[in-house]
Amino acid sequence: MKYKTQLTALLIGLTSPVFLSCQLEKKSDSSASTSKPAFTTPAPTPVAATRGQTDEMAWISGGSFQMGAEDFADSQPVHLVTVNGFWMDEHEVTNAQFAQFVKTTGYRTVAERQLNPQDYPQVPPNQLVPGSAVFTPTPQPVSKDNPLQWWQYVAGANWLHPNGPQSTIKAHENEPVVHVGYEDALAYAIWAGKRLPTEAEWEFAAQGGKGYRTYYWGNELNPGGKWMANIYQGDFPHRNTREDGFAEAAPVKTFPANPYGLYDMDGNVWEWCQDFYRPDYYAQAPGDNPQGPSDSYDPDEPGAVKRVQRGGSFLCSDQYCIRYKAGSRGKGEITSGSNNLGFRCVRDK
Ligand SMILES: [Ca+2]
Ligand SMILES: [Ca+2]
Repeated sequence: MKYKTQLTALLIGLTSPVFLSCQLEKKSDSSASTSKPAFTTPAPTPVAATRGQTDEMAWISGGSFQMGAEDFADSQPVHLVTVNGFWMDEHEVTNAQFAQFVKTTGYRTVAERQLNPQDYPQVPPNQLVPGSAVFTPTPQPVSKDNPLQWWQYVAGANWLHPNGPQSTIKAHENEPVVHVGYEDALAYAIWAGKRLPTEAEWEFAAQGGKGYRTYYWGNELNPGGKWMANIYQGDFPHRNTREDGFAEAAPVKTFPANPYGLYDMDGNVWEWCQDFYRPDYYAQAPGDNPQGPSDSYDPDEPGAVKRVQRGGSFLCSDQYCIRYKAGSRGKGEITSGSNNLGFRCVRDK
């Protein structure tokens, strides 16, 4: 039996060393042990498939690039990777798009479903109510060691109610859908005749043909005083000065596109990739269209099944979560959504 460690932590207030993709950057990341148990997850049942379209997608010609970053232990070694051409959504999947999927299929997301007590043996049954993790600014400065100070498990939070039952996506249709688990993202992709990007495809697309730069948009944080992505300004987690205009998710296409015509590859919301997460994968990854390792292992939470997430979110800054920087990798337990996590899709020719 696997424990849903991240949600368990939220539900009973445990101090979890890692929570979601946003984490305090350590001086040196742990390296993986290959002796630890491996976890895999079964493929989900496809939802009613539709004929795929390439509306609002950009054609990304394949090619070779240097993948990874020297600044992050799990993004090393930087290595040569080749990807075939593919179509990629210009922007993160929006609430309006996800609503169409749900309207057509009746799909219910993980955050809307009843929780199985067997997955949460440490949590009193009366606390097992559907919900999701919502970022909640603290009233004053706090130590950044414990993410549970600003992440709350909110009953009734889901993609329709991003900040809890009283909130709505009405008038936010053009913002990215959030609170999606991996299987939710995959179900949408299958319905749309698409798939989720590999981590290599995602990074190749994010570089926009420009090679490695500190940020996917360039080497300067805010060139000419202009913010190039929806990230976090101010003092995390209590005071967001929203110099870029947004304290939470912004409507897609608000910030400049990259050279391939892709928006919000940096920031706004994290994006699921198909690859399982292992910190040691790059040392053994094939150079030709890598698909990720065959299992998942995170030394910080060995019991959790994790997939890669990319690009950072509106909560990223150099104060706390610096994994909006180019080449860096995020990771997330596959059933754990949050209000800063979404996705986009790709499709083959
Ligand atoms: Ca912002
Ligand atoms: Ca994004």
